[in-house]
Order: sequence, then C-alpha cells, then structure tokens
Amino acid sequence: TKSLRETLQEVIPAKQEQLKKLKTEHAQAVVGEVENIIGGMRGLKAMLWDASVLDPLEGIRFHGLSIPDCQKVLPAAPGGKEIIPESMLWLLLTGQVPTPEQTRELSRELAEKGELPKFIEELVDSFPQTLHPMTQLGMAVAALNHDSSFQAAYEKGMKKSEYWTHTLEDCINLIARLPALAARIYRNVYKPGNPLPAINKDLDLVGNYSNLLGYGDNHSLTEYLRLYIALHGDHEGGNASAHTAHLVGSTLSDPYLSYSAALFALAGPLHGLANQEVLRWQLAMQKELGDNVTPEQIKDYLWKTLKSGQVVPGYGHGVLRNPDPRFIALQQFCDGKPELKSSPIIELVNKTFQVAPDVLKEHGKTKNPYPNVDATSGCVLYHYGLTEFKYYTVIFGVSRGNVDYPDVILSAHIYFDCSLGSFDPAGVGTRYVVAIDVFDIPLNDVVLISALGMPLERPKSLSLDAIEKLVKKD
Ligand code: FAM
Repeated sequence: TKSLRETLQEVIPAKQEQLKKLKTEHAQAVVGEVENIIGGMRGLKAMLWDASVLDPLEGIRFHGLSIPDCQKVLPAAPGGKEIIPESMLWLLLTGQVPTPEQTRELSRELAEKGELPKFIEELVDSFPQTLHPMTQLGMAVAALNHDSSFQAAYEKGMKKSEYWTHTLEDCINLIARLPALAARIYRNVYKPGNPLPAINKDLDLVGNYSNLLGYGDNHSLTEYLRLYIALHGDHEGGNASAHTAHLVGSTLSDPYLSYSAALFALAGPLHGLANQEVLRWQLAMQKELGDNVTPEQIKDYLWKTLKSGQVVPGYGHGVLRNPDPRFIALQQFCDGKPELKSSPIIELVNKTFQVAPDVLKEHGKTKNPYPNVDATSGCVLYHYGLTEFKYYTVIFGVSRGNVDYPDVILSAHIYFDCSLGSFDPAGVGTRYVVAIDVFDIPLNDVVLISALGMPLERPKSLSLDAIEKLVKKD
C-alpha cells in the first residue's frame, strides 16, 4: 500500500498540470465582481482552495463528497463506526479515499511522533491556570516552530521544489503532537496533578486524545470526538481561521506559526468560541425555565436574547442558508443513542431548533435563520461530562489542525493563489480577474511555480474617500 507521501507525489503533478493549463488558457478570465468592499468580503471569490466547496444550501463537500458520502466510504477506527480525522485528512490532501490499512499506517505514524518536546511541556506547565486554554494552545503551537523542518531547510536555502515535502513533515509532526499538547492544557487547567498517560502506538489520533483527556474508557464519547474532529476540519477557505492560516502561510511562515495564527482567529465568539457560547446560553435558558419547557417559553427566551441586542449563538452563517449538515450529522449521532436522545441538554437543543428559525425569520436580520454546527457540538460534550466549556474551542482547534490546516499549507505551497487582480472601476461594481497575468513569475517557469509557490497574499485596500470616489464615478 502507498503511503500518504507516495500518494501525494502521484497526485501533485496532475494538479500542477491543471494549474498550468488554467494559467495559460484563462489568464484574463473575469471570475466575478467586487460588490461590497465594506461588507466583510462576503461572496468575494478570491482564493484557491482545492479540498472543499461550501454550497449555501447543500453545505460542505470534501473533494466532491458530502458528509453522508464520507460517512459511507471513509475508514473508521478499529472497533468504531465514525469517520476519523486521519481518513478525512487523507481525502482532503489527496482527493482519494484511503484504505483501512493506509489509515492505520497514518495513525501509527502520528502516534509515533506524538510526544511533546520537553521545553514545550515546561512552557505549558508555566502558564497560569487562569490563562484561556485557546491562548495556551496558540502560544504553544507557535513555540513548536522551534523544530520546524521548513524553517530550517529555508535557512539553508532549499529549492522551491522541496517546499512541500518539508511543509508536509511539519504538518504531520504538528498534528501528531496536538493530542498531547491539548490534553496537557486540559490537565493543567482543570485536573492539575492528574497523571497523563503515554501515547499508545496502537491507537488512532482521537483514541489517544480521548485517553489523554481521561475519557479513554468512554467509547461513545471517543466516537463522538472522532466524528466531531473529522467534520470540523475543513469548511472551505474563506472562514476566518482557514483564511488566516492561508494568509500567514503565503508569507512562507512555517506551518506552526500559520496554524497558531489561525487558532487566534478561531478563538473569537463569532467563530470557534460559539460552541462555548451556545452551551452557556442553553444552560442559562435551562436555569431560568426549568425542565419540561414549552416551545412558547423558548420563543420568549429567544426574543429576550434578541431584544437585549445579543446574537442567538449557534444560529446564522456567513455562507450557509440552510441547517448545517454538520449539525445534522451530530444530531443523527445523538438520535442513534438513547441516553443522548433523552439527555436534558440535547433535548433542549432540539426543542430550540424547532422554534428558533421562525423567531429569527420574524426578527428579520440574519440571512440564515438555521443552526450551524456549534448549535449542538458543545452541548453533546457537556452531556458526556466534559463540562469545562472554555476548553471546547480547543477541541475545535485540534480539528482545524488535523484537517484543513495541512491543506492550507499544501495548497499555499504547491499550487497558487488567485490573488486579487486589477481593478476595473468601469464596471457596475469593481470587476476583478484571475490575476494570472500579474504574477511576477515567468509563465515558462510554470512547472516550478506551480509545484512550489504561490505569491504572497496582498489584496488592495481602499480608504473611505477612495471608495467614495470610485463609487461616485459610476
Ligand atoms: N442572532 C441574531 N442576529 C443575527 C444572528 C443571530 N444568530 N446572525 C446574524 N445576525 C444579525 C447580524 O448580527 C447582522 O446584524 P447587523 O445588521 O445589525 O449587523 C445581521 O443579522 C446580518 O448578518 P448575516 O449577514 O446574516 O450574518 P454574517 O454573515 O454577518 O455573520 C455569523 C455570520 C455566524 C457571524 C452570525 O450569523 C452570528 O453572529 N451568529 C451567531 C454566532 C455563531 O453562531 N457563530 C458561529 C459560526 C460558526 F459557523 C463557526 O464559525 N463556528
């Protein structure tokens, strides 16, 4: 069976060829219009992202596979049924479904590389217990770049053709170390003094993570974490954390630094912190309304939240316009387990889902009145007894490293980026083209370029006055 590296070595030339063709044949193609410079860049097509596409109605597809497709074809852990991040990682990087043996081999490689360097253990142990777990994770991941293969090779003057192999090595080492790192943070903050077991070389990544967190005996939770982490890994390139890694990676900052930056984007309440916020909000609702709440009571509670000027956490999305299929997959996981289905907090999530879309529609602001994945993800963890909700975004963060981050870096270093091109103020909005012609790298060098690099991401910004001038011209 072929290893991940061997598979990538086969896949990359085809991607290079595809890119070369695109660049030579469609250098001037207009791919869209900039409609809304001051609207958070919604809908702006400005990045190359090969691994997944997010359809507003259907939700995410990973290399063309929907979540139910992935659940059918991607290998699970031995003794488990759920997708594991290793098989999702393989799919995202290569576009191919790995065999169970290939998945197992990758799990083994990750377990073998999973121990933390001593200085990282000491660094994490020196953090105050009160420092937010996400801050701890981001800081420690950045410090892991001490051992970056990419950085060391760059300093020695590596060829561009070698970028991706060093990038991949860093990504694998980083992913491998995430369970030990994230579990150490958990132990230090919430269970100080508890021993941390050694990494078990026969376990998959999340099997080890669950074990290190102290939940290894809970097969149901471990399976939930596998599904959760696999599903959260990639959600197109424009979301704040993925985009941050893409941007930082485009400067050839090494994978550790880029992923660390992404984690700090994920730490915001409108992004990854939302699952913590949802739980806080649902618990406050439970406390105020007690058990056996009626739809009417939930409706009133939702209005109270909205009228106080807050958002309803777990609802709305920058792209989606339907219930998030990741939310549905997690709900289905719960439906299949009687103890979860009858759990008070999961019941409350379900009851809220019955009422909230209509309330949000009536409120009339959000473009998407439906739940996103965070509407349930943290509440399920709470049911399982993992109640430390400030830690939830760390789990989300682990998933982002496991899956989409390597894609960010690989796409950053192997392929190219459709950077924002020349502005054409004559259009109704501002038109932009795939800026292949503005690459400062000669096209005859294209194999080298596409194998190796993309330009530094550097879109154009405009001042308020400049925007006014531009718009008034129209
Ligand atoms: N509750 C109340 N108002 C909402 C809302 C919600 N759940 N979602 C959006 N709105 C408001 C929004 O604040 C904005 O109001 P203003 O015009 O006063 O600024 C208006 O509706 C239009 O917003 P939009 O275009 O529908 O949404 P955006 O694309 O600007 O923002 C979200 C998308 C996700 C940031 C937004 O829906 C939100 O704040 N949701 C609650 C927080 C949340 O669940 N975040 C997690 C997102 C998740 F997918 C993730 O990243 N993990």
